[in-house]
Amino acid sequence: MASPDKYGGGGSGLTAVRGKFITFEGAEGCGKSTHAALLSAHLAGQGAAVRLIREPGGVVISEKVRALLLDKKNVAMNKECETLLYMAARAQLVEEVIIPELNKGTILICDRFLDSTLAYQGYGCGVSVDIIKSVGFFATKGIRPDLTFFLDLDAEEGLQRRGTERDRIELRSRDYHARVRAGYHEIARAEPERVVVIDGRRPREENTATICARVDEIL
Ligand code: Z5A
Repeated sequence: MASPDKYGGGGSGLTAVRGKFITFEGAEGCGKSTHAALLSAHLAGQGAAVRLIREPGGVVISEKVRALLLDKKNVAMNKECETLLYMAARAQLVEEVIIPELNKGTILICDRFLDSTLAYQGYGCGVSVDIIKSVGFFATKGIRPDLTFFLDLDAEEGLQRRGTERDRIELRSRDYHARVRAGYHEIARAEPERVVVIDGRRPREENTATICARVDEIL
């Protein structure tokens, strides 16, 4: 629940628990964006107020940070800088979109959120998970997703689906991406009530049905 009380985010600016916050996570090409858009269309079809956003990005400042983060030329960027830039982009999105939309009662669907930093920078790059959690609390004002779908797919398979273009993170080694995937499983094991693991190799229609049914349940 995107509740300031439950997550200790008393200073979040959330006035009441009205909207729902649903996130999609997983390796590149796993189908997150596809399923986030399909879920959004499903809910809009039921007459719900729904908004789809992505991370890093979603608002002007965060899109500028995204360009820095994914630029292949930024080979010198260290893991601390990378972690803080993802958090900076997130902080702006939380302030400009997530809090106001949740306060309006919107169902907010976000393609990636804090779990991505835990998986990629924490489990993948070796940044302390505890530090990511505490900086993450600062950046998100304690706001957490009500429900998260982790689309589980081998990174190699996901990259093949995506074609030949690679950004700075996608260019990392196979071992790196394996650590990221293992990190997502660790997150899912720790919070089974929030994180739903979906087999990304299953046919799209089957996964859409599972995702929509689960969301209909929580609404
Ligand atoms: N990153 C990070 O390190 N730390 C952070 O805190 C955050 C992010 C927030 C953002 O890249 C990069 O930043 C990302 C993690 C890192 N990089 N990596 N590596 P992005 O936003 O440009 O891209 P992405 O989020 O990694 O992935 P994507 O390109 O958006 O792909 P996707 O959303 O997972 O997949 P898709 O576009 O929905 O589907 C890919 C294709 O597969 C598409 O053509 C589908 O039609 C097709 N396909 C085939 N079979 C299926 C099934 N069964 N289901 C769904 N789709 C299917």
